[in-house]
Amino acid sequence: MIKTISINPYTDQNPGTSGLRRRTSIFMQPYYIESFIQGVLDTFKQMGMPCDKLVIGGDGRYPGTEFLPRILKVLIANGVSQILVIRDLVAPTPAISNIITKYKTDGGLALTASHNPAGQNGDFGIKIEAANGGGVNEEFTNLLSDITSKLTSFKTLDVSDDKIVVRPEIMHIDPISDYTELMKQLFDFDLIKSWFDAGHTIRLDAMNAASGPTLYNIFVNEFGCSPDWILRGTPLPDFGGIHPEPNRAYATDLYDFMMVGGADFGCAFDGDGDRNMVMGRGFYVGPSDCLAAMTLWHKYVPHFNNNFFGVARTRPTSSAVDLVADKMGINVYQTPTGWKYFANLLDDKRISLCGEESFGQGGDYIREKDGVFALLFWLSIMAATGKDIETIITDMWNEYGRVFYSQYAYEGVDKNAADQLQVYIRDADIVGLEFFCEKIVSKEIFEYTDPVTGQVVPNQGFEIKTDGGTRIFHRLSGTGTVGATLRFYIEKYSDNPNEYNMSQFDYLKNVFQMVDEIFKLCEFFGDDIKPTAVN
Ligand code: VG1
Ligand code: CO
Repeated sequence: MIKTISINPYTDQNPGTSGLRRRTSIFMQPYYIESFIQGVLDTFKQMGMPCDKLVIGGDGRYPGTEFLPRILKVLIANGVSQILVIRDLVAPTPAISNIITKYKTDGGLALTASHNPAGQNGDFGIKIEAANGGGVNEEFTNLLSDITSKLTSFKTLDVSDDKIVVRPEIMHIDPISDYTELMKQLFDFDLIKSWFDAGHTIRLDAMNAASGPTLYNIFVNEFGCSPDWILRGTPLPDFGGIHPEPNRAYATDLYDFMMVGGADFGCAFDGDGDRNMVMGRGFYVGPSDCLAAMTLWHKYVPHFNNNFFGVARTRPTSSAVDLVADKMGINVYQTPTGWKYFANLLDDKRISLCGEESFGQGGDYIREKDGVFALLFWLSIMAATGKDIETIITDMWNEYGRVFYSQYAYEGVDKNAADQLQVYIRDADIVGLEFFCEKIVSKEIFEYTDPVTGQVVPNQGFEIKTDGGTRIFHRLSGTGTVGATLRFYIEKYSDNPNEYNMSQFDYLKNVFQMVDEIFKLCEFFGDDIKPTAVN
């Protein structure tokens, strides 16, 4: 029943920051999906990683369910003997990660392009998960890209699509109850319920994507919240045409609702539910401050109380967490962008909590970031302290000072110009230049050395510092599918309480200007260039 089909190799199947993401139309090319799955299996084998038992899930986006039989046929033809298929192919990536480790599978596939828009005119993607429940490492993705670029055939089963889903190798699984159990092990659900019972209100925006069913199960069934508090909770194949990224630029429904004081607490998720933006009544919280506050108040989460080894942030994330951790005597590690770099630190028990500036936090209990985890973490802090999130964050600033921070992007710009900009900034002699009475004192190309394995990861972005305490970080996005996306991350510390209630945009006004001048953005991209997502 096994047949081999010849193909012309695809040379573009190299995953980026987290999985392979391409326009849906690219994935629709003949045998594109089969080529990638064959490549993944060949890579598992060449890396010496078993792949007999795999999980397959996703964020519910088109055309995942159409691809499923084709993927299953390639898996079974290649000898995968047990496949756990997530119900409706919809679950947050962290819930899929939990299934991988709980049922001791060799890894899994999540059919998701995460925060990228979905549908026929949007993007599709696949995250490849290893047996630890986290994204595969760079060695894997480099080899995979090499293998697929030379792949001239794949194996599949010679059966029709409708026969495949009832094969003995396949088991259908509902991940939500397992995930809810996991959350109950980490958090005190009674404590959180008491916060709701006291009359507090919340709004959760699932963005028509993967989080909805999990949110109903935990917030309606466990905490007795009104189902109306979950917005856009039914997953749609095209996510209703929205851009499912939880930040000020794209989660505008929730942002606007919370800024006019619509609820005590609000949270929006991304497409695959591993990232989230939290807000208080009329109060926006930056993700870097979130990580700092979670570190500061980790003792309110039973799982972390007396069981907290350290914390990690990606280098572009603000240094707010460093201020807190230093005072608490906790180690802080700095990694490149992408959750996979936290895995070794977690495995080695060097850290218990980690976070990225892109609205993602997570902990040592799985190897993916986790939006619902972050939400429950915040509810735990508020329930235990009786304070709202604005008070918790401003208390933190009052004690440690405030790191004013902004991350912003120019999405879909000309790729050649973006590449030229990288060369320019690498070679530019900018140390010593002065802007707004601040002198540039260093320019570094961030190279990461994994403290556990010693592995070196070069070229992870540019960091520029001034003698006035300004830090500017720049890198290119590895998740975009059109042109290039420039990301900038800027910060400046203040310990003047009179300044703490300023907006980050006002405080950092000169730094935004400084970036334009240092990077000569108008020269590279034209006078009209404007950031598309400012946070
Ligand atoms: C972005 C974020 C990064 C995150 C990655 C995957 O990557 O900046 O922090 O880990 O998305 O998240 P990039 O390369 O575009 O900056 V997800 O939730 O989209 O899987
Ligand atoms: Co995501």
